[in-house]
Amino acid sequence: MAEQPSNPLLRPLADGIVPAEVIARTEKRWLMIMTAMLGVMMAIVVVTGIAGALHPSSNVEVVDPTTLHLQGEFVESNLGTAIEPDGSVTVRIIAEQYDFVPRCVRVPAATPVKFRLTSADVVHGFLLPDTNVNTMVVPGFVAEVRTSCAGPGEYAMPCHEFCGLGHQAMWAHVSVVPKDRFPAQSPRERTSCATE
Ligand SMILES: [Cu+2]
Repeated sequence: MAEQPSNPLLRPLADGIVPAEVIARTEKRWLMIMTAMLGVMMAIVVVTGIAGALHPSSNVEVVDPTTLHLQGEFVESNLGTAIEPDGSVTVRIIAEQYDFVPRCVRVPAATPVKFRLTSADVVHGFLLPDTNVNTMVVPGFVAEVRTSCAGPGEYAMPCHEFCGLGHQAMWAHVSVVPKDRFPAQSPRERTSCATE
Protein backbone atom coordinates (compact mmCIF):
# COMPACT_ATOMS: atom_id res chain seq x y z
CA MET A 1 0.00 0.00 0.00
CA ALA A 2 1.34 3.45 -1.00
CA GLU A 3 2.33 5.69 1.86
CA GLN A 4 -0.09 8.59 2.61
CA PRO A 5 1.42 12.13 2.72
CA SER A 6 1.44 13.52 6.25
CA ASN A 7 -0.34 16.74 5.14
CA PRO A 8 -4.08 15.82 4.93
CA LEU A 9 -4.65 18.41 2.14
CA LEU A 10 -2.27 16.53 -0.12
CA ARG A 11 -3.87 13.15 0.38
CA PRO A 12 -5.99 11.79 -2.53
CA LEU A 13 -9.70 12.51 -2.12
CA ALA A 14 -12.02 9.72 -1.18
CA ASP A 15 -14.42 8.42 -3.84
CA GLY A 16 -17.39 10.77 -4.44
CA ILE A 17 -15.63 13.93 -3.23
CA VAL A 18 -15.38 16.53 -6.03
CA PRO A 19 -12.09 18.44 -6.10
CA ALA A 20 -12.27 22.16 -5.25
CA GLU A 21 -10.96 23.22 -8.70
CA VAL A 22 -13.75 21.34 -10.45
CA ILE A 23 -16.36 22.99 -8.20
CA ALA A 24 -14.88 26.44 -8.82
CA ARG A 25 -14.83 25.87 -12.60
CA THR A 26 -18.45 24.64 -12.63
CA GLU A 27 -19.65 27.59 -10.54
CA LYS A 28 -17.85 30.00 -12.85
CA ARG A 29 -19.54 28.44 -15.90
CA TRP A 30 -22.98 28.66 -14.29
CA LEU A 31 -22.31 32.26 -13.33
CA MET A 32 -21.52 33.04 -16.97
CA ILE A 33 -24.66 31.22 -18.17
CA MET A 34 -26.82 33.11 -15.63
CA THR A 35 -25.27 36.44 -16.64
CA ALA A 36 -25.94 35.66 -20.32
CA MET A 37 -29.58 34.70 -19.52
CA LEU A 38 -30.03 37.93 -17.57
CA GLY A 39 -28.58 39.89 -20.51
CA VAL A 40 -30.93 38.16 -22.98
CA MET A 41 -33.97 38.85 -20.75
CA MET A 42 -33.02 42.51 -20.32
CA ALA A 43 -32.55 42.80 -24.09
CA ILE A 44 -36.01 41.27 -24.70
CA VAL A 45 -37.58 43.81 -22.30
CA VAL A 46 -35.82 46.73 -24.00
CA VAL A 47 -36.46 45.55 -27.60
CA THR A 48 -40.14 44.68 -27.09
CA GLY A 49 -40.63 47.91 -25.14
CA ILE A 50 -39.21 50.00 -27.97
CA ALA A 51 -40.72 47.96 -30.84
CA GLY A 52 -44.18 47.89 -29.21
CA ALA A 53 -43.99 51.54 -28.08
CA LEU A 54 -44.66 50.43 -24.51
CA HIS A 55 -43.82 53.03 -21.96
CA PRO A 56 -44.46 53.75 -18.33
CA SER A 57 -46.56 56.78 -17.48
CA SER A 58 -44.56 59.87 -18.23
CA ASN A 59 -46.24 61.95 -15.60
CA VAL A 60 -47.48 61.64 -12.06
CA GLU A 61 -50.84 63.27 -11.72
CA VAL A 62 -52.83 63.06 -8.56
CA VAL A 63 -56.57 63.36 -8.18
CA ASP A 64 -58.88 63.01 -5.19
CA PRO A 65 -60.85 59.76 -5.73
CA THR A 66 -63.52 60.81 -3.22
CA THR A 67 -64.60 63.89 -5.21
CA LEU A 68 -64.35 62.59 -8.80
CA HIS A 69 -68.10 62.91 -9.29
CA LEU A 70 -68.26 66.42 -7.81
CA GLN A 71 -65.49 68.43 -9.44
CA GLY A 72 -62.64 68.34 -11.93
CA GLU A 73 -62.23 66.67 -15.29
CA PHE A 74 -63.80 63.35 -14.28
CA VAL A 75 -67.29 64.67 -13.56
CA GLU A 76 -69.91 62.61 -15.39
CA SER A 77 -70.62 65.22 -18.08
CA ASN A 78 -66.94 65.27 -19.05
CA LEU A 79 -66.46 61.50 -19.44
CA GLY A 80 -66.16 59.75 -22.79
CA THR A 81 -64.59 60.95 -26.02
CA ALA A 82 -63.82 64.65 -26.48
CA ILE A 83 -62.46 66.23 -29.68
CA GLU A 84 -59.46 68.51 -29.20
CA PRO A 85 -58.87 71.66 -31.32
CA ASP A 86 -55.96 69.92 -33.13
CA GLY A 87 -58.23 67.07 -34.29
CA SER A 88 -56.93 64.50 -31.80
CA VAL A 89 -59.28 62.98 -29.28
CA THR A 90 -59.14 62.57 -25.52
CA VAL A 91 -61.03 59.78 -23.79
CA ARG A 92 -61.79 60.07 -20.10
CA ILE A 93 -62.89 56.96 -18.25
CA ILE A 94 -63.45 56.10 -14.60
CA ALA A 95 -62.83 52.52 -13.53
CA GLU A 96 -64.85 51.36 -10.55
CA GLN A 97 -66.08 48.11 -9.05
CA TYR A 98 -67.20 46.56 -11.43
CA ASP A 99 -67.46 48.66 -14.52
CA PHE A 100 -65.79 51.23 -16.70
CA VAL A 101 -67.70 54.52 -16.97
CA PRO A 102 -68.65 54.98 -19.74
CA ARG A 103 -68.86 51.33 -20.69
CA CYS A 104 -68.20 51.95 -24.39
CA VAL A 105 -66.38 54.80 -26.12
CA ARG A 106 -66.09 55.55 -29.81
CA VAL A 107 -62.87 56.88 -31.35
CA PRO A 108 -61.74 57.58 -34.92
CA ALA A 109 -59.21 55.34 -36.68
CA ALA A 110 -55.73 56.60 -37.60
CA THR A 111 -55.99 59.52 -35.19
CA PRO A 112 -53.97 60.27 -32.06
CA VAL A 113 -56.02 59.16 -29.06
CA LYS A 114 -55.19 60.03 -25.47
CA PHE A 115 -56.79 57.87 -22.80
CA ARG A 116 -57.03 59.41 -19.34
CA LEU A 117 -58.25 57.09 -16.62
CA THR A 118 -58.62 57.06 -12.91
CA SER A 119 -60.20 54.80 -10.33
CA ALA A 120 -62.90 55.61 -7.83
CA ASP A 121 -62.11 52.73 -5.49
CA VAL A 122 -59.41 50.06 -5.90
CA VAL A 123 -56.67 49.26 -8.43
CA HIS A 124 -58.03 48.28 -11.83
CA GLY A 125 -56.32 47.54 -15.14
CA PHE A 126 -56.92 48.86 -18.64
CA LEU A 127 -55.82 47.03 -21.75
CA LEU A 128 -56.54 47.44 -25.44
CA PRO A 129 -55.55 44.26 -27.28
CA ASP A 130 -53.25 44.74 -30.30
CA THR A 131 -52.24 48.25 -29.24
CA ASN A 132 -49.65 49.67 -26.84
CA VAL A 133 -52.38 50.46 -24.30
CA ASN A 134 -51.86 48.54 -21.08
CA THR A 135 -51.88 50.35 -17.77
CA MET A 136 -52.84 50.03 -14.14
CA VAL A 137 -55.53 52.40 -12.95
CA VAL A 138 -54.70 53.38 -9.40
CA PRO A 139 -57.05 55.39 -7.18
CA GLY A 140 -55.62 58.83 -6.48
CA PHE A 141 -53.70 58.97 -9.76
CA VAL A 142 -54.50 59.70 -13.40
CA ALA A 143 -53.19 57.10 -15.85
CA GLU A 144 -52.56 58.57 -19.28
CA VAL A 145 -51.81 56.47 -22.37
CA ARG A 146 -51.49 57.71 -25.94
CA THR A 147 -52.16 55.52 -28.93
CA SER A 148 -53.65 55.43 -32.40
CA CYS A 149 -55.91 52.67 -33.68
CA ALA A 150 -54.94 51.47 -37.13
CA GLY A 151 -58.32 50.51 -38.55
CA PRO A 152 -62.00 50.37 -37.71
CA GLY A 153 -63.13 47.61 -35.38
CA GLU A 154 -64.37 46.71 -31.95
CA TYR A 155 -61.94 46.28 -29.12
CA ALA A 156 -62.95 44.31 -26.06
CA MET A 157 -61.35 45.85 -23.03
CA PRO A 158 -60.94 43.71 -19.91
CA CYS A 159 -59.96 44.89 -16.47
CA HIS A 160 -56.78 42.93 -15.87
CA GLU A 161 -56.14 43.67 -12.21
CA PHE A 162 -58.10 41.47 -9.84
CA CYS A 163 -60.38 44.01 -8.17
CA GLY A 164 -62.93 41.90 -6.30
CA LEU A 165 -65.71 39.38 -6.72
CA GLY A 166 -67.19 41.01 -9.84
CA HIS A 167 -63.83 41.40 -11.59
CA GLN A 168 -64.46 38.84 -14.32
CA ALA A 169 -67.49 40.84 -15.51
CA MET A 170 -65.59 44.11 -15.72
CA TRP A 171 -65.33 44.70 -19.45
CA ALA A 172 -65.73 47.75 -21.59
CA HIS A 173 -65.48 48.38 -25.30
CA VAL A 174 -63.75 50.76 -27.65
CA SER A 175 -65.45 51.15 -30.98
CA VAL A 176 -63.15 52.44 -33.71
CA VAL A 177 -64.91 54.04 -36.69
CA PRO A 178 -63.40 55.31 -39.96
CA LYS A 179 -61.88 58.76 -39.54
CA ASP A 180 -64.29 60.42 -42.00
CA ARG A 181 -67.35 59.02 -40.22
CA PHE A 182 -66.30 60.27 -36.78
CA PRO A 183 -67.25 63.98 -37.03
CA ALA A 184 -70.86 63.01 -37.75
CA GLN A 185 -71.10 61.20 -34.40
CA SER A 186 -73.13 63.00 -31.74
CA PRO A 187 -71.63 63.35 -28.23
CA ARG A 188 -74.03 60.66 -27.03
CA GLU A 189 -72.91 58.26 -29.77
CA ARG A 190 -69.24 58.96 -28.97
CA THR A 191 -69.59 58.26 -25.27
CA SER A 192 -72.02 55.35 -25.29
CA CYS A 193 -71.49 53.76 -28.75
CA ALA A 194 -75.21 54.18 -29.31
CA THR A 195 -76.46 54.48 -32.89
CA GLU A 196 -78.85 57.27 -33.63
CU1 LIG B 1 -60.92 44.22 -12.24
